Amino acid sequence: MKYLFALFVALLSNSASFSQDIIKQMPAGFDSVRNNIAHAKIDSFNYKSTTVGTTRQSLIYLPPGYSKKKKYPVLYLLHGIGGDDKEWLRGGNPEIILDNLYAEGKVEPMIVIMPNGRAMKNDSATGNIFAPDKVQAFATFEKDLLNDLIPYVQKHYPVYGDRDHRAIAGLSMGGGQSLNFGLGNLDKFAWIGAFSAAPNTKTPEELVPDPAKARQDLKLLWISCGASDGLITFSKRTHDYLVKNDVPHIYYIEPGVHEFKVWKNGLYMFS
Ligand code: FER
Repeated sequence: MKYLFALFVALLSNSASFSQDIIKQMPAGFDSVRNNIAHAKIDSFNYKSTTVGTTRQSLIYLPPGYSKKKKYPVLYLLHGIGGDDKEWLRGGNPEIILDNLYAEGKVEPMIVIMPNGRAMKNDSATGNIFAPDKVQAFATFEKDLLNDLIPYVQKHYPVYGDRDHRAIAGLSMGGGQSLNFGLGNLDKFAWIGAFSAAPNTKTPEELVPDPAKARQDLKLLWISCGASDGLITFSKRTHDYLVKNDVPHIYYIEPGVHEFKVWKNGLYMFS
């Protein structure tokens, strides 16, 4: 009994002194194609955007075993300032990571929407990607997402319609968007993830004006960043506020800079 008590105290003091005592990383090679498992289908669709006044393209990941007769949760997965709807596929192998997770029984099959988060007529990542109108378009995407894209997806794909089955996550600018749009629309999203959130992230007070509501509504709030990322202050200040206001979340700092290694691991862990 004495020993049990000592063990208990040791465990307790250990967890109290380290906010993060286990570093978890996606296993090496997890982003490589496995041939002996079922694979997803990547497709694209076009939706009418009343917000932008154009028809916009989005990519969609349909999980292994996809059937229109089933119903799926849905993840909106957002790109960074230099990217577009294809950025995750180009650099992050999300379809491979997710296929491998399904094969190991570690995630529920879900539909993943990879849209272009730069809501403007010319939404390509060309020219000066930091131009004010392009940066503004990442904020305008909130309207496109809520009023155009989500309704389209709800109508054309077999997805659940409630907040408990809808997630939003992204890298950098997309991480900022996920925090801004997710926390700003808790009636729509219960799972929110930000990998290396960019300076477009609203202040913590704007993001979470009502900590009690966030506490009650969130299923998962995930904030991760590379320890050597120059943008880490935007994650850190959000985390500090959440701790101070007692809003449960995961704050996950791992070795790395502003890079896909961190974002892939973010997707793996968040999923
Ligand atoms: C900035 C630095 C970085 C900024 C945005 C970023 C809008 C975004 C980086 C990314 O998405 O990778 O000053 O301002």
